[in-house]
Amino acid sequence: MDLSICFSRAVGALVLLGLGGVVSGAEARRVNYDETKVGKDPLPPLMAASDGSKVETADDWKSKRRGEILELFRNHVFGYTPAIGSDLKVEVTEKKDGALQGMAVRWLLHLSLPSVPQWEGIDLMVYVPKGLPKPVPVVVGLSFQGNHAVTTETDVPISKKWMRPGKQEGQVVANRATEKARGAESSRWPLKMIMEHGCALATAYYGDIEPDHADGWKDGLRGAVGLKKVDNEWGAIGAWAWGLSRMLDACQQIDGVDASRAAVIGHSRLGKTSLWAGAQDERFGIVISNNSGEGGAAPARRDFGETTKIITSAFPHWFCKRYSTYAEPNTHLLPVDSHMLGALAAPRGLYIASAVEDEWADPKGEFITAREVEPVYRLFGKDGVGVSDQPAIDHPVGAQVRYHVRTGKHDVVDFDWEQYLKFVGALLKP
Ligand code: GTR
Repeated sequence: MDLSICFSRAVGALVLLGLGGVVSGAEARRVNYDETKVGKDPLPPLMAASDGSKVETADDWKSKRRGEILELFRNHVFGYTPAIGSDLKVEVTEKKDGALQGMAVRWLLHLSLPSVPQWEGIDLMVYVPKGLPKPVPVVVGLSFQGNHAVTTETDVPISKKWMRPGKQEGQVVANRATEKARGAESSRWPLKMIMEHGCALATAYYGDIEPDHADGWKDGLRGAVGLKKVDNEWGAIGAWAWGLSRMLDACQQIDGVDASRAAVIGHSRLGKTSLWAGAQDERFGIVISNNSGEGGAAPARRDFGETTKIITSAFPHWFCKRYSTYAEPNTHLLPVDSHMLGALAAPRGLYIASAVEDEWADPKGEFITAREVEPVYRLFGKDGVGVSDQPAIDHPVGAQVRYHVRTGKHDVVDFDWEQYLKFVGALLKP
C-alpha cells in the first residue's frame, strides 16, 4: 500500500499518523464498517439548479448546472486552479526508438513554466507503441514513485525529488530514491499490455508538481506561484490535477500520439486527482478513478471507512482550507458530494473501480457514485452503469459509465488495466 499511513480494517484501532497531521485514537476507533450504520443523509440534488429549476436537457446541464457544480467544488473542496500554464515549455531530453524490447518509442521530456522559474518542472515519460499505421490514444497518469519506478528499463534516470519512504528498505534513503527503487511500481503500470492495446502512456512523478506532505507546497508549484492562504485556494490535489493537463498539452507534440483521444487515470489519492482533472479539463475523453475513496468517488455523507474528518486531519494539504469545515458531524452541510464530481465527467467515459478488500475506500459508496451519475448521462442519450445493485466481484458493468469491484486489495493490478484498456478501445475510436 503506498501510504504514509497504512490503515485497513485489521489495524482499524491504530492511531493514524499522517504526513500532514494526526488523528486521535478515538477518531480512528470510530471508523464504521457496519452497513446498517452508514447514516441516511440524502445526497444533494444533482438535477436541480441553485435557483430551483429542474435540469431537463443536455443544454440545461451544459449551460447552467455543470458550471455551478464546478464552482461548488472549487469553493468547497479542491480550491481554484490559477490560470497558469499558457507559457508551458516542452523540451525533449531523449527519444529512444527501441524501448521495451523494440515495442515502443520512449520519450523523456521536461516541462517547465518560464513565468514561474522557481518551480523545477515535470519530467514526463511517454511510451508510444511502434509499428501502428495511425496515431494512438494516450492514457495520462501520475505515479507515486517516479518514472524510474514505473519502468524496469535501466536507462531512465532516478528521480532526484523528495520521496515518501519506499515499501522496501533501501528504496528511498533520506527522502531520495535509490537504484533499488527502479521498477518498484511497475506492477501498477503494465507497459507491454498498454502497448499491445495500441495505447500510449504519458506518466510523471506527482512530487514533481508538489511533494506530498503538509509543507510540500513550499517546494512545489503552489509555493512558487504564491499562496494567499484563503479558504478556497487550491490544494495539492488541484496542483497535481493541473499537472495532468500540462502532460496532455505536451502529448500534442509527440509523434504517433493522438492527444485528442486521451484518458486520465489515477489510483487512490491520485484517483481523486484524476476525477478533478477530468472535471476541469474536458479534453480528457475518459476519466478513470481507481480505488479513489474518500474525497474521490466515495460519498462524504456515507459514514463507511475513511471519514472527512480523518482525511482532512491527516492530509490537510490535499484540499482547499474550507473543506475541513465539513468534517463530521458537518458532512451534511457540504453543498456537493461524489456523485456530482463523477457527473462532471458526463457525457464522456467514466470508469470507477473498487477492490473488495479496500473497505477504507468504501467500495459500495464508490459504486453508488457510478450509479447516481446516470440522470446526467441520460440527458445526452447515454446509459449509466445499468444496474441498481453493486455487481458481483470481478464482473464489470456499464457502457459509457463503467464500474467494477475486483478481488483483492487497494492497488492497481492487471485486471484493472485490462478493463480500462478495453474501455479506451471502445470509446476513443479515431
Ligand atoms: C490514504 C488515504 C486515502 C487514500 C490513500 C492513498 O492514507 O486515507 O484517502 O488516498 O491514502 O492515496 O493511497
